[in-house]
Amino acid sequence: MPKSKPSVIVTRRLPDVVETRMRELFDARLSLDDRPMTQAELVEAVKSCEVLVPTVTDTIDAAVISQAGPQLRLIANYGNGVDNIDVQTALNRGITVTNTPGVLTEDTADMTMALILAVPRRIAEGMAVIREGEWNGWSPTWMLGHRIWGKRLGIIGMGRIGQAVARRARAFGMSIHYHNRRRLPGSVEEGLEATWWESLDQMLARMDVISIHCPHTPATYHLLSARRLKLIRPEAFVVNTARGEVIDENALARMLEAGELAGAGLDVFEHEPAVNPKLVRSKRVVLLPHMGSATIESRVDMGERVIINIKTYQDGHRPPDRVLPSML
Ligand code: 8YV
Repeated sequence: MPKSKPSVIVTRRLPDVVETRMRELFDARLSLDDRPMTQAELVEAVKSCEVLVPTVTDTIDAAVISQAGPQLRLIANYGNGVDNIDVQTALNRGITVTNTPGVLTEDTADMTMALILAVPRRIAEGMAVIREGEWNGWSPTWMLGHRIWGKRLGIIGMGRIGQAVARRARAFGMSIHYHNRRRLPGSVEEGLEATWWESLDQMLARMDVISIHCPHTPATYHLLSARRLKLIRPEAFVVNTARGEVIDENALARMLEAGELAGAGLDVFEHEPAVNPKLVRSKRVVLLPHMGSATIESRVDMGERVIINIKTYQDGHRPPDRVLPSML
């Protein structure tokens, strides 16, 4: 990439401070209307820019990448998950892919903890009763939920966010269990007081709350399949702030409707922004519109990571957050 200002196309509106900095540093084409780009517009973008900055709402698949012009050198994703990008195809064409890890860990873990509390304690239901003017006063047996203290939390995917959730859940008196491709070093397990389960199936059958923190990859697509969801105890809750595709959403919705699971807290969905109508109708769920990293602090920090990745690459160095297919 030449040392002059690189041409950068950003697909969505970013916080003002990030856009201002991008305008200073790059020949930046920013989104004026914050509308997700169509596939045709993405193709147009990769034909003209040196750096593309997409988000989770852009599908940068092989069809888009194969039409990229030779000037496209870097896809600097604004986000941690890169399941919206065909990383292997990009690499095959010599295009570097980066993401924004680390900066949204604590906020996503907070939102997870909020859901772990909100669903068993029926927070959204309580709020709805007041909002609809239906509260007739306190009763000893009304609106009873379930205690969190002393319950077993099963974390699927014990990376940065999974561990940040474990730290919070310990403080709420939960015992920590996890399933991960690789077992954590003993010192980390000890620090988190976490028990590793080699078998996901066995862990699922014994937990009170299941929380998903693995990336969406071909290997984790429908990891919580209809078969595995049936292994979960009917008194248990499922929380997902990772990616909707990791759960068979139809099967989950059917089971919640049939009372075969106690509840779910979902921040992500299989076909965003569409949400299964059975979930929307269910009283057993708390649903959020993909807000895990939605704090001004996270979104500014994500922008700064994107800028660092572009600058480093432009200066001829390996960007700090390079994503390789072997990491997925
Ligand atoms: C982001 C996320 O908001 O970073 C991720 O992987 O899921 C979200 O927190 C989104 O990806 C931004 O593109």
